[in-house]
Amino acid sequence: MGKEVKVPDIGDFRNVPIIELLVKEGDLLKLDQPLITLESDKATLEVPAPEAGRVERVLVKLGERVSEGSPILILAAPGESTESPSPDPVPVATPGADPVTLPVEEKWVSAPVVAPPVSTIPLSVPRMTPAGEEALQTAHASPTVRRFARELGVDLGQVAGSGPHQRILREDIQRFVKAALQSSPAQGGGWSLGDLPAWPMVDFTKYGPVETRPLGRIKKLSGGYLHRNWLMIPHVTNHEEVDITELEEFRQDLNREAGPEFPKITLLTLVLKALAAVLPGFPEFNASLQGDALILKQYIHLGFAADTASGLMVPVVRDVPSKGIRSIASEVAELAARAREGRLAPEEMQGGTFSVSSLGGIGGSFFTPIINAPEVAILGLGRALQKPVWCAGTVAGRWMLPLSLSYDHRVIDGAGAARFNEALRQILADIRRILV
Ligand code: CAO
Repeated sequence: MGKEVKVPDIGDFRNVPIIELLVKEGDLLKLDQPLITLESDKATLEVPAPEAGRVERVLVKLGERVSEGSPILILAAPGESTESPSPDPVPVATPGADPVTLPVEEKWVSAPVVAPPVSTIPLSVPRMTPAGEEALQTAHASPTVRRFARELGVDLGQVAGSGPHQRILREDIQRFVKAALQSSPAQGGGWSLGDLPAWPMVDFTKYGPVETRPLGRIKKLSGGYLHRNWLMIPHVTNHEEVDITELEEFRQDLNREAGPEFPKITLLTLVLKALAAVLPGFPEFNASLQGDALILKQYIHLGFAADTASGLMVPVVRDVPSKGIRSIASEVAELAARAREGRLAPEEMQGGTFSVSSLGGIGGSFFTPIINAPEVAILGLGRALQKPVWCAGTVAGRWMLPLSLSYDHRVIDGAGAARFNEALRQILADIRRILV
């Protein structure tokens, strides 16, 4: 009769899914050989064999959820019979049974929660691709090694394992990265991103008290995308200050005329409407780069950045040219409210062709918005202020709106961006031009 191996003490975690089943019936196991990998929303854990033996029966399936004490398998001594010991249903945890003790270094290790991790080491190091992510999930490697591969953006599908049963070891990844760095010519005068010094790990408590706050799910997710976009898109930002004095009067009039049942029209709404008029004349701003081709979209769906307690979200207003100002205003208000309540569906943040990041309601003038790939441009709005401006032979107080247009320089030239800003300036200075 074999010995039942159970899930050991795994802290406060319950009902954790098995993401890897690393053994099968008949396998001869060594002490500490990994049996299953569990992944909670916070960490991954490998459960090792508590002793050597032969797997007589596997009692769990991939994807099944387990807690401390859940039976994993029946282990027989290496020479014992392979007969199934009992046709009984899988037993539940036996109170008082000895927990399997995990080696300290294999206890919970942190892993990305939402993780479609993205490559942050472009050019000279192999990049994580969707195929790489799939390989990462299925690779024969420990969670620590997979995490290491994730951090470096290594596609585990390309790495040969030198461990038992071709298991991929940390050294295999180091070898792979080293080879990739050596085989790729360094960019720009003998320097490559792989040459960067390691990130400083500082014990800040040496200098004063600190509080450690883990990043939330949205921050982790958006952080990866922002980092990728910042590293991989050659951004340039053109700044422009636009006289919106008449537009602001128009906005105030519209809000005064409308009853309380109408949504308030903010500058963002008017800018979205103005963009819908400008973009058809600048198709490369409403496009995406795919390989060597530019995909020019025949539709205009505008995203806007919404600041929420959990982090940045970009809901999308669809078919903006076909919508009136009040309808856009109510959609912006409704999407922003739902973003803040965490009730946006993923598809409401997809399909955007161009984005706006408005900090005007908060303050500040010019900034450098990061492009929301696969889009190729984003418009930042600062706070409009009344400023003295030389106008029609005299100095007058005019409302000036700061614009910051970031664009992908692979697709858009500086001259094109200046023309785009000029076209937008003309429309915002005189909204009647939308009719032309
Ligand atoms: N200049 C001057 N005032 C402005 C302005 C501007 N550019 N933009 C907005 N305002 C005013 C509004 O008109 C409103 O004033 P009134 O109450 O007097 O009409 C007030 O500021 C508040 O506006 P709002 O910010 O609530 O509404 P909005 O439609 O302009 O913006 C939203 C909505 C969701 C974009 C905004 O609330 C928000 O989240 N902004 C932050 C975006 C962000 O985080 N960007 C950075 C991304 S990168 O990290």
